[in-house]
Amino acid sequence: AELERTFIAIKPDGVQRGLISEIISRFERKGFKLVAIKIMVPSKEFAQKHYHDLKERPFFNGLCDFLSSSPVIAMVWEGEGVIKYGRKLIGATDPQKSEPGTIRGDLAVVVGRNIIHGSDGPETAKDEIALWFTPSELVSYTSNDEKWIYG
Ligand code: YYY
Ligand code: MG
Repeated sequence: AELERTFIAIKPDGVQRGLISEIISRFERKGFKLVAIKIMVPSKEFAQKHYHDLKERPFFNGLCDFLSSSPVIAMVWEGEGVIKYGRKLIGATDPQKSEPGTIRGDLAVVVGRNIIHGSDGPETAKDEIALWFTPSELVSYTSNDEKWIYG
């Protein structure tokens, strides 16, 4: 299996609503591998770094206040195609437009409370993993299931 990695975060609303295990299980059951995880309350400055691409948008300040308001679960998931397919599992940004069967489609209602973040491409995945984790927090291991997931 290719060593592609993506950054996934359960936002404060997902944590407060008790959706941690529900969200993790969707990535886990798919066959992706968890290689880093922690719980933390990001500072507002940290949230601004994470969302720096959106700093000109009208919702930027509220978004950063929200991300830093309560604990977040930060994770790195690994697997073939995990960046692109992770976004598919997550669903469209606006839960009103996310398909049923996706995380946001099944579990969220409005764009400002869409419960989960996922890197949108290889470059952002690399940058976001480096922002949220030190290299030593990333674990490399072989899962016994891999030969059954990948053949
Ligand atoms: O990557 P994704 O989370 O699906 O959407 P982005 O366009 O990167 O926006 C990040 C974040 O900003 C989104 O998850 C909710 C919030 N947001 C918002 O509150 N209002 C919008 N019109 C667009 C995005
Ligand atoms: Mg995004």
